[in-house]
Amino acid sequence: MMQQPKMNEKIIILGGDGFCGWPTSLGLSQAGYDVTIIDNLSRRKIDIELECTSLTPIQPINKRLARWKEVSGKSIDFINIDVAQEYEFLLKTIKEIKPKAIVHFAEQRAAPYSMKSSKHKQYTVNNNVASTNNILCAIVDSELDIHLVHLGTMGVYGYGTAGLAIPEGYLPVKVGDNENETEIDILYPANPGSIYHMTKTLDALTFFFYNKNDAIRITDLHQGIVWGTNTEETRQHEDLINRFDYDGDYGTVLNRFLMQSAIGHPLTVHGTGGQTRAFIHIQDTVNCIKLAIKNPPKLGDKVKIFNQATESHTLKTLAKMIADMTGAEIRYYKNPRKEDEENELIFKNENFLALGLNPITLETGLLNEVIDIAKKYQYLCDTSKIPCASMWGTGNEFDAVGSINPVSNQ
Ligand code: NAD
Ligand code: USQ
Repeated sequence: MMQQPKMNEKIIILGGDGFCGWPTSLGLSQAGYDVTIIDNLSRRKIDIELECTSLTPIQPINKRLARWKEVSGKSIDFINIDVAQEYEFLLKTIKEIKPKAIVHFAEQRAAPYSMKSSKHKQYTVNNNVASTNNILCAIVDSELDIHLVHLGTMGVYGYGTAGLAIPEGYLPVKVGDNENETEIDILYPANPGSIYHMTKTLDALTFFFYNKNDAIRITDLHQGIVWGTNTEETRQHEDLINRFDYDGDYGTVLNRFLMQSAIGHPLTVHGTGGQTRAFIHIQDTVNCIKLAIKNPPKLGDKVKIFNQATESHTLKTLAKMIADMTGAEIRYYKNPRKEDEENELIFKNENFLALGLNPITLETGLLNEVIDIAKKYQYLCDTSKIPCASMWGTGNEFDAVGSINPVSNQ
């Protein structure tokens, strides 16, 4: 049983209108925290730019919050601030609220979107780097002791194992010659695979600096690919439903495969499907953030880094699993990204398990829940938005190079 927060413990959720931020805001509100969402609604504006919407009919933020109040009796405040650009407003708000913790989701998070053009590269770097720096500056200027919990990514490590399980943030290395050898902890070497992932590696260095210079308490959560849609709280009313991205820029692989199987579209595997990635269910995202808030680093501790992922799979294994469940066709496409055809990904995640996380895995039946949601809202799907049109280099095309009928493939 998780301990209840003290009365009136305040939490600010930056990016609380987004896919991870919305269910986290509700989860923390339900747990008894006094939650304020700060969001500039940029993700909703990107929907307009891309001429695509969430597969699920998400409601405007104020309607969401009014429904939450009606369903739960609890209030969540919303303030529209661009964290990357409205520093004084951000600082004033933090000083007024005096939160115990700030959870930072407010970044442009899609790798394909970050690689679309020079404009998108610039936007992603300017938005993400400035957001993270502004939050840290504001915590320093507020002179309050605030714990910052940031959502980073497993992708900072580059998905390779180099013969060892990827540690949680720090790699012990021996330096010096034989006589004067000592062991030091360094940040695990960064190896970003997109402009978006690069901003997350820059975030990690920024945290390192502010922690060293200003003794800010920081937890950086290196999260895997999030799958699923609903959580205990978002299931309570249709107006609370979480967003479901399925398009070629924002849709992530497992939710895309599940949605594709629901509407009878071939599963769009890039390359050989030998890429191994780490995954976590959206309910576990919420549970991990609750645990991170409950277990802050002590003043003077270095940045706490957790791998926030519960299992890893190759994409072809995922495609086969879904094809076996649903009879979907698996189709292999030229990979629009620059990534290894195959990689092994072994990582440690003992920190959250030790704090009591009981992971939801792909076997729990929730795959079917996602398929049911996708079937229910398939009328909102624009199939022309499914192909991944964003290229990492020039000369690639989103062409099918092979197709496998799962029935004849068993
Ligand atoms: P999302 O795009 O759905 O949500 C991000 C939210 O932040 C949006 O509501 C957006 O409007 C807001 N935002 C962005 N820039 C802002 C700014 N300058 N000022 C104020 N608000 C701003 O993304 P998500 O999937 O919820 O991801 C949240 C975080 O979790 C990201 O940092 C991402 O890197 C990380 N993450 C996500 C996944 C995943 O699979 N979705 C996996 C690992 C890590
Ligand atoms: N892929 C396919 N078919 C598709 C879509 C993707 O084969 O239809 C492949 C990609 O080529 C890639 C893998 O699936 O090899 C993962 O792609 P993704 O879009 O699901 O995930 P990614 O770009 O890595 O980004 C997502 C989130 C990001 C988060 C990251 C966690 O958008 O915010 O940081 O997952 S991680 O992958 O662990 O770095």
